[in-house]
Amino acid sequence: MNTHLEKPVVDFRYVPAVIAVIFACSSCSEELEKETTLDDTGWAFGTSQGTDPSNDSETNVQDDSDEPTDSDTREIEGWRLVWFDEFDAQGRPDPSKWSYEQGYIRNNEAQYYAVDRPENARVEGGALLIEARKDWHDGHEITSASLHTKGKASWTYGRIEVRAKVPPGNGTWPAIWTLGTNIDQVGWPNCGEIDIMEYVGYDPNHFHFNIHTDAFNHAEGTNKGTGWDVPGAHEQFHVFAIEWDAAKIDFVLDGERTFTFENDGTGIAAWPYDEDQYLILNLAIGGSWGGLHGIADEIFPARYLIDYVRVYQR
Ligand SMILES: [Ca+2]
Repeated sequence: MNTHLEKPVVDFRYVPAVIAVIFACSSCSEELEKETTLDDTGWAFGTSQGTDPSNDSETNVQDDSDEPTDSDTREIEGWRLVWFDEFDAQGRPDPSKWSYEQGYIRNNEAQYYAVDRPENARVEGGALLIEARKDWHDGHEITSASLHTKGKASWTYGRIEVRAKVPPGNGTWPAIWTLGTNIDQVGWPNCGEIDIMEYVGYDPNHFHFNIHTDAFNHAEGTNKGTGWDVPGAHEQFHVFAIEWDAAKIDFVLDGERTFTFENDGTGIAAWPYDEDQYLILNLAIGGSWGGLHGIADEIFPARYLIDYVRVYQR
């Protein structure tokens, strides 16, 4: 039942205006585990700036999931877990693992990416919640968040696995993806990009998996990838993974391989994937792909849930 789809024309050019802000965290992880952590940055849930997660059963992973996600399920034969975030510590996303993009970054998207703002990114109910809001914060009509590991964690080869639930509706564009850590030196697409998952809410029954390199990229209509039929894709959590080695990248959805990009041996223009890539989790709104059918008011607040990120190597 799976159909290979053409991705619509997207001007997916990376705009090198990323401002990764590493905030100084005054609270330690133990404090984050308390339900009512207080600090001076608006992270006190239940205050006027925060949201009280105890009133929000919608974002409880256990309520929404098909299966428990306790740590016993993390072991995979033949792989060694080298990095993870289970998003168990309520409150601020772990600043030792995550940084933020800030501002309007790429693809003519409508959202302003806010930094360290609990309304847009927080851990609650066992998941990272990235929430896009139409709240006119600081003069920005639509706010959201984009978290990444640049400068904190990156990997060459391995299995990157993310369990997530995407938000539906016209305008949403959540993604799980990677970029080469050398992007500041060589630019995009030379650094390589791996789209472990993309979803556009106006096309609710498909997930998309793609790679972009100098030789194969969207700007020239030569990117490699696939769209995959998943009826009701947004209604439950799914597990998205890549298994990446020197010869190929396999894309795996809920345990099923959907697409393989093979190293054709012609060099770095086709295969820049012998160097480190870092991970990005973001919820875009509108833009050159997500906005093709407009942005519906009723999508707000749009809630993108990430239950965990696990990175394995051989
Ligand atoms: Ca979790």
